[in-house]
Amino acid sequence: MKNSLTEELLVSLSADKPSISPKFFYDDVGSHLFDVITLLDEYYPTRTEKWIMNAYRREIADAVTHCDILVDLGAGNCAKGSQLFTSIKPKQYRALDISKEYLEAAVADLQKQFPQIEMSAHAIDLSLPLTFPELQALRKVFFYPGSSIGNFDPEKADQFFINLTQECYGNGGLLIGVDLVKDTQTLNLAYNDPLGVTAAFNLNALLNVNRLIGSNFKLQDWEHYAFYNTSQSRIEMHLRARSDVQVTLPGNGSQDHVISFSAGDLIHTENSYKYTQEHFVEKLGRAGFTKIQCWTDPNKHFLVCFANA
Ligand code: AVJ
Repeated sequence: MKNSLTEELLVSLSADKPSISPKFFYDDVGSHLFDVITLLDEYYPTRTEKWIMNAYRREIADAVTHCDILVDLGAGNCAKGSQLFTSIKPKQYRALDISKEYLEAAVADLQKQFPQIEMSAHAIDLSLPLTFPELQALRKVFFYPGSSIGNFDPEKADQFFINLTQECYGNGGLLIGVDLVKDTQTLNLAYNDPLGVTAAFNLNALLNVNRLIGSNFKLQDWEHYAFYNTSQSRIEMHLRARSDVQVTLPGNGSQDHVISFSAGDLIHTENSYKYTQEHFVEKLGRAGFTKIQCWTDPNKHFLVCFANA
């Protein structure tokens, strides 16, 4: 495991545009820091999506019609998925996420509260094609909240949607949340909170990488840098070198790798794409979804859609 991660990070950090994948945000500390981010006044997406899901729970349940299995594609602590149990009444709940351990505890707890729903937890890498042939005969609702789709580059998002339309086998749909384009100030504040929690979340990726591969990033050498790239319609998060710095990635039995950065150099850690409702609905339609129904909040900050396939 360590070897392949070292290889992956050596390639991404040595590239012309150095980067660390956003998956490295989510060690135990990073997962808890993200939970804190969702409580910040400046970070509106989580609470706005929750408002929409509550305000339109009846309309969403009517759009779904009925659900044999709810497939939670980024389940995390299953808090969002479980909010759907009383409205769409799934017979089964399949929770998917990167770390199975974190999931299993949450699902075990939920199973006690909802014994009538057959539950299971599975590790999944969403960067790989999904396949659920065993679910073909069931009416499936794929759930992908939180604007996690924003982490995908637009072309990868298209592939993800096409894959899901195929896995619906004409009997299911996708319930998805996405952050909408809005004024730059609101967007920048959501990723540059004055308390510095997002900065800690970003910097913590370096500590996680050090732990995973034995590198020697020092937090004091780097600073959080996030901005809204208007032309690309995305928030970009980076770590910026405060001065000239060298980082060592241990070789596996071979020579250690030393990577040099100059003051001001950037390591890209995340894109968070923002869509207009028109563009997002058109994107879902182009992937093969039909009968796309959407709901938003009074400020049109966030969008929830149910798309049939
Ligand atoms: C969990 C990927 C949707 O992009 O807004 C929050 C992660 N990054 N603050 C997002 C995040 C910085 C979040 N997603």
